[in-house]
Amino acid sequence: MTYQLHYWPTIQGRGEFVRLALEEAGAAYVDVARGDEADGGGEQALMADMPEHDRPPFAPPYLVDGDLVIGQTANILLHLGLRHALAPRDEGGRLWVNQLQLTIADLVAETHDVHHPVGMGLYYEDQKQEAARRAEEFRTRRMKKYLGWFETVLARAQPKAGNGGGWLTGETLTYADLSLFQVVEGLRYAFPRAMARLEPGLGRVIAVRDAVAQRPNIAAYLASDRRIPFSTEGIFRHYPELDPE
Ligand SMILES: N[C@@H](CCC(=O)N[C@@H](CS)C(=O)NCC(=O)O)C(=O)O
Repeated sequence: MTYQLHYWPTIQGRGEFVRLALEEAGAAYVDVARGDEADGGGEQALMADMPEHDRPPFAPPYLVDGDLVIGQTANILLHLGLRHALAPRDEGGRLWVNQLQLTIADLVAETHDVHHPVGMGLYYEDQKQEAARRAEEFRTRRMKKYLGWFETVLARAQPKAGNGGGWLTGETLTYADLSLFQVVEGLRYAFPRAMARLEPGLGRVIAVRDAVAQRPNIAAYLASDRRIPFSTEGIFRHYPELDPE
């Protein structure tokens, strides 16, 4: 079965959390909107497809798996986690990994709102003053609170896991570890100075980032042209004025 991933074709965005899980799993998938318009790809297809489903997703990313059309990044990952052994099978473990992912979703939304604090329909250039205020709080409080929480989660998981541990749930990699990798990469791109200040206190989080980058399937993906570069079109955007000394 080949999955269809529907997401904006030119940015990593929220679709990247799904791409990383599909790549780690070695799953067969088509990144539909990145295909040629003549073959049903392109942004037009992404928009046009949505209303046709009985259970229409509100916004990309969404995943088509046979008869299932699944929206919401964390929901897609919940599905892929079970299918590809990227999540625990027991209920408590599944809920915990979903909780980790939903917290990442909150962080992603706040990261987006730094450059769009007033409205999604406005350009960044039209909300720069508000963005500067929002960025100050994000850099000095929110990044630290979120990443510090993941550091604590890792500190509590590792003693139980023994020597093989190091992942958010202990011994076994889950999709939440892949997403934590993406968060570190994104924040390093968007806020390099703020991250350089925080990283000395985030040894475990950075170790997860490094371990994910070394997974063979992920390393191959990152080196491929399937990995879209960060840019000021995506969620993690680098505007130097939002990340001062
Ligand atoms: N909570 C959703 C958010 C989805 C979302 O905001 N998607 C963006 C792209 S990253 C979009 O295209 N939104 C269009 C809109 O909200 O109108 C998720 O995590 O998947």
